[in-house]
Amino acid sequence: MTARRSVDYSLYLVTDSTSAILGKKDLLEVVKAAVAGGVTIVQYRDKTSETADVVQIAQQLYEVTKAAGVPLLINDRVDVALAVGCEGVHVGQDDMDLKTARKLLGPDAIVGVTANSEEEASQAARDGADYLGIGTVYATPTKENTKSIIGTAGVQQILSSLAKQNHTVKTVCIGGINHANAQRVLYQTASPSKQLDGIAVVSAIMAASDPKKASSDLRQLIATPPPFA
Ligand code: TZP
Ligand code: MG
Repeated sequence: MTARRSVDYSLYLVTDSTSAILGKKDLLEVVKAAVAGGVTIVQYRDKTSETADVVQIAQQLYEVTKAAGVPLLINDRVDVALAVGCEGVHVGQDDMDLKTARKLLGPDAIVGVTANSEEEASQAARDGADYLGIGTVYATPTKENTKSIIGTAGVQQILSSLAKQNHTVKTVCIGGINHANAQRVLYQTASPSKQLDGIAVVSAIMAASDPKKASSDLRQLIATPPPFA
């Protein structure tokens, strides 16, 4: 596992291999374009392919991300991350527990955890998560069986609770984030002591007809505080 120092979480791409999102596009080509457009970290999330294919696809994705100096994480699958030697994993609350994942992957791996509440966020921070994927922010067809929709108010509440406990864990949020709401999500959830480190998106990039432009436009938005901030 490569070192996890100074990871840029600002534009976090989560992949989706289904035709509902990808259309006729090729996963690898979309990720190449997204990386060229400026995504700063990629999570390979694949709920449909067989394990042999997942390993092969992960290897191909890792060639792309490694060449660009962008970390690659694997959703759920510590075994796949180990097989490929990429930077880490993202685990949900029902996946392998964080401490076991950390033990298997080592101290330098990036291990991220999904958090839907203050309790889940504090626990994951205490257990040594590198970052939290906070959400679901807005309802999204990309993942229908999500736990509660927490909105920007819920994200803000989790951030201030983490700040109160002096947790320095990095944070991104996910769920229904797109070009129209990215600035609001980033800037309206911030408190003086803690703000999001980035936004995570699936369809805003994976379903875009021009994923490179979608990525560079999002980068631009992220870098620009809105007038109401
Ligand atoms: N976890 C919570 S919502 C979600 C995941 C993986 C999907 C987000 O997809 P989109 O298309 O960015 O709304
Ligand atoms: Mg999971």
